[in-house]
Amino acid sequence: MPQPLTARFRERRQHVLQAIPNGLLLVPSQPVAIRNNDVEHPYRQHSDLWYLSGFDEPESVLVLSTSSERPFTLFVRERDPEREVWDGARAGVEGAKEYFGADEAHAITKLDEVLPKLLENVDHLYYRLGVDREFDDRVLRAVANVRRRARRGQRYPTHIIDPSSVIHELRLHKDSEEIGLMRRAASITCEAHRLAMSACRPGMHEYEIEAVLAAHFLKSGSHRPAYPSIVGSGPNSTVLHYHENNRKMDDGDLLLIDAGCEYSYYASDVTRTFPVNGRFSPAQKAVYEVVLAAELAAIEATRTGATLDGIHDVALREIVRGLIDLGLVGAPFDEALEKELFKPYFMHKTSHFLGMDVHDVGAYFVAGKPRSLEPGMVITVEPGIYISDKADVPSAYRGIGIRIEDDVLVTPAGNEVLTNSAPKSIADVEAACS
Ligand SMILES: [Mn+2]
Repeated sequence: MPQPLTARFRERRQHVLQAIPNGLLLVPSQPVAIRNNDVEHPYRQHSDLWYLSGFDEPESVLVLSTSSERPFTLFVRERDPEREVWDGARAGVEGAKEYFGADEAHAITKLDEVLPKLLENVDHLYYRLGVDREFDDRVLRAVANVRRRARRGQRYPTHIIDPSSVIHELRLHKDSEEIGLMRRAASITCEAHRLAMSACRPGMHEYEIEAVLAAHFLKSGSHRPAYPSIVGSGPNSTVLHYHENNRKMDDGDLLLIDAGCEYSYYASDVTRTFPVNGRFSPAQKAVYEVVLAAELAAIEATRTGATLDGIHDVALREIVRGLIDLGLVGAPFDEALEKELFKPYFMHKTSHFLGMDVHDVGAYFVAGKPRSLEPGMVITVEPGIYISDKADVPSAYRGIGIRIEDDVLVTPAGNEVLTNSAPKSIADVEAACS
């Protein structure tokens, strides 16, 4: 059903319009994906389109144009009482204006007819080519159409520009409303991790714990996880993108859970690792302490002016020192770093941007250099150590996979960890498990 239009969406459109002189921005909706036969995957609007409008229906296109006093046009599905009986209500052309603040609205079936008119006297077309080749064709046909009429004096788009430098830079800097939604996503997710720790027992299956997470997400008003939940026990804890979640858990296993809900289009992304029987073994505890020290040091380093590379380096140094102390790497510190002897145990980076997309948009490099963090950016901090069950190490360490991940907002004064309420210290984790 239509949501009320909010001032926040209008503000964002104003920002975009100011950034695209003589321009027209075109954002098509996320295509519907078929699951099998006549069943569709649950629909989720394209993050860019939702960010600028709050419009969540498929088969729609958002247009922002600087060449008109009425800059915001939506193309939407027409009302269709018969279809709406089956699929639910549509905003329709009138609703697009009334509820979503569109200055103009058209039926999506009119796109090929209306788009060339909108492109008249536009110099710069902001549209992301190469995502949907069929839609690219329609856009390019519209450009060719208006170009043919240039002899009569109209200008036509001579530049097609990737809009990420405009929309994605805005999305990278979260406003107060977005931070509020991310706090809510984070708090639901932390409570789900706490419930998982409390529910887990030897003899249960990984999917039973996945069910605990999913139930809490849904109960709390989150429509979906932000990504498929990873619930990996024993040797599965060392598989980075494990998703089968079907192993029966044994006494003495660790369970690694990487799961976060999406709340009102905003993601959370949290990992906790805990003992299935509620008590860490000495070897598990030793590895956990190393990962925790690395995570806390990396969070400490997260502040305005820092770079993701710099934060990774802080975590990496702690991990390397720990691997040497544990006897898993048998080389001096500098040599271990230089020869990347940590790679079999820590093979991924420490951070990514977080927002509407779990691996959020925004440029990681600016002019070839790692970009500096600014207030309003949210990143994950997630070091880990993964020891294969086939590794040539003392048997107590084999099959130990530990990752600890939090969501961290950069603030003017330093940072705020949005996901602190998920138990993390050894004492807190063991208490939550009992
Ligand atoms: Mn992550």
